[in-house]
Amino acid sequence: MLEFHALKPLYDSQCQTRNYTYTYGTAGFRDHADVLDTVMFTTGIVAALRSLKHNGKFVGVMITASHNPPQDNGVKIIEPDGSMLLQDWEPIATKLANIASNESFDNLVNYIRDIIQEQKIDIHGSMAHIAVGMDSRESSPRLMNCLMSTLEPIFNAIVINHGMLTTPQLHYLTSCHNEEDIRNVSIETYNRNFQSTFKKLLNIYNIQGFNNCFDNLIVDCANGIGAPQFERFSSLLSQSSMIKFTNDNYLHPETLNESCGADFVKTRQTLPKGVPQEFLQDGNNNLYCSFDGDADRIVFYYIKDSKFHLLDGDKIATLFAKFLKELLTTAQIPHEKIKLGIVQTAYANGSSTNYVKTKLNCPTSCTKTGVKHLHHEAQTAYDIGIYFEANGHGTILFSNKFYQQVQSCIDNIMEQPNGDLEKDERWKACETLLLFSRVINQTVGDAIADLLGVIATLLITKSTPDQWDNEYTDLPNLLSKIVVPDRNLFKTTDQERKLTSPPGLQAKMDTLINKIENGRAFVRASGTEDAVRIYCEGSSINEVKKLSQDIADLIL
Ligand code: 16G
Ligand code: ZN
Repeated sequence: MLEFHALKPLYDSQCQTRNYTYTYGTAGFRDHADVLDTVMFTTGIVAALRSLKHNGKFVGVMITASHNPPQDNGVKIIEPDGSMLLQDWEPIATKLANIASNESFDNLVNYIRDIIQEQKIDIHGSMAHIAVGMDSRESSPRLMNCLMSTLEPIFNAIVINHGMLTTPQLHYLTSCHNEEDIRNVSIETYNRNFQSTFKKLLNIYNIQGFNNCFDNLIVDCANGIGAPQFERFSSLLSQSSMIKFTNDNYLHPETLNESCGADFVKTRQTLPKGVPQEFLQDGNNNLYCSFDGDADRIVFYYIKDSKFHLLDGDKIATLFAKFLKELLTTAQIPHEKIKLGIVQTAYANGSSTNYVKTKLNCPTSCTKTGVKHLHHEAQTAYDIGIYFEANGHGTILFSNKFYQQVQSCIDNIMEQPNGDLEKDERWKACETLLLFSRVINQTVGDAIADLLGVIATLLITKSTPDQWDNEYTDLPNLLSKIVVPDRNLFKTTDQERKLTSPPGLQAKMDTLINKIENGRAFVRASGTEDAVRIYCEGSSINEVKKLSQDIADLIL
């Protein structure tokens, strides 16, 4: 039974922000932290209702604004299986927040009753179960109070507060809560599972240290929560002194994402601040990576001949695809049995798509920007669905068919006579496939898990960062943004690759694009900022810059 009579005093005390418009966007609600009290209050209610809709299964709620500046914050809801909130519920979350901020208390209660009725939620059945967590921002504890204020008093919900952790850790733990006894699930579950699988994987190949693939691994933690969480992993590699942290100052949240982190490195194509000089000497063979503020994104880079080289999401996807494809070949599992494919967005460099199609002979899909779109395609189209946005957000999904096929391959190998070298290699490949699938966080893109996956791949295949990079060369490209009076006028089709509005603009762009070698460009309205983004690529950077300017001139 819901205690609605107790809601009014909570609403009066928690919802200070009035006459404000909120939107549950690509990555949940995100805004300046000062205006988020009301939306946190209503998001708690939505999460409880979502859990009741799932007959009391655990739903997660994460307070974070990812790579946004320190003064921002945000919140997103996680489904019981660890995936992102079902899209049908995004407008519900938006509407409830806007009613709380702009309408009367009675309207708020009426809309909650409407949701219960329309969604056929049984409020007399199971209790709601919620797992909550937050990143390291200064505003997070205050917003956590707003979020939790209704859960126990109104919904009588069981709440597990995981405190400060990364977004993908909470996604993972939410799914674990629905599989195991809740007393057994904590951050240690995450650490134990990923660490032990990673160790077992490297043990198959007797790998110690970095196997001469690189000297040091330098991890830029964006001064966020990824720092203390990944520190627990650094002793994994027996010579852990080779792992160095920079920007690990998470106890100073005012430095979060400040001139560092995945977004900074990817957009500026340069080193983050704070990399110690000793690692920048010429001749050093170091691998660098940057997490974003909540450690669900990662990009890699290295320095060669004093030049910065970026290994972004496209490079991570192709590294994984090549490795997994070779394992399938060694295991003698044909494509018909396990379909491996890569999911990208329009931002993927044309060279990467070309490499996947022509060199790796793997199918590719293109979806709209936003993880939920890529995730869905990877899940439905492939048995090994590798998805990455160029910005470093991605993971790999392994289907039930994948596990059945690998297991039946192992069973088949066991029937062969002992002492057969080919048999050993096939068995090793199958074991590697199974363990690798568990080093990856299949609920969502995860900087820590992706880092373990990349290290394992490089060490097992004995590849240096340079060799990884040299599989294909990115086409020169440029991403820029411009502010227009109304970005909603910019409507797209074909997975955001073509504009349908404003009328005539795409045709004019096509004329410009066709003039340059390997030209490709698209324009789309940002889902997170009040701006329009222009992406251009082509064979020469000067032509790309000119194309980008010419398109901007068409728009302005
Ligand atoms: C959000 C998305 C990210 C996407 C970005 C695009 C999630 C969890 N995050 O941050 O995947 O790349 O938006 O931003 O889906 P834009 O629409 O402003 O270009
Ligand atoms: Zn993030």
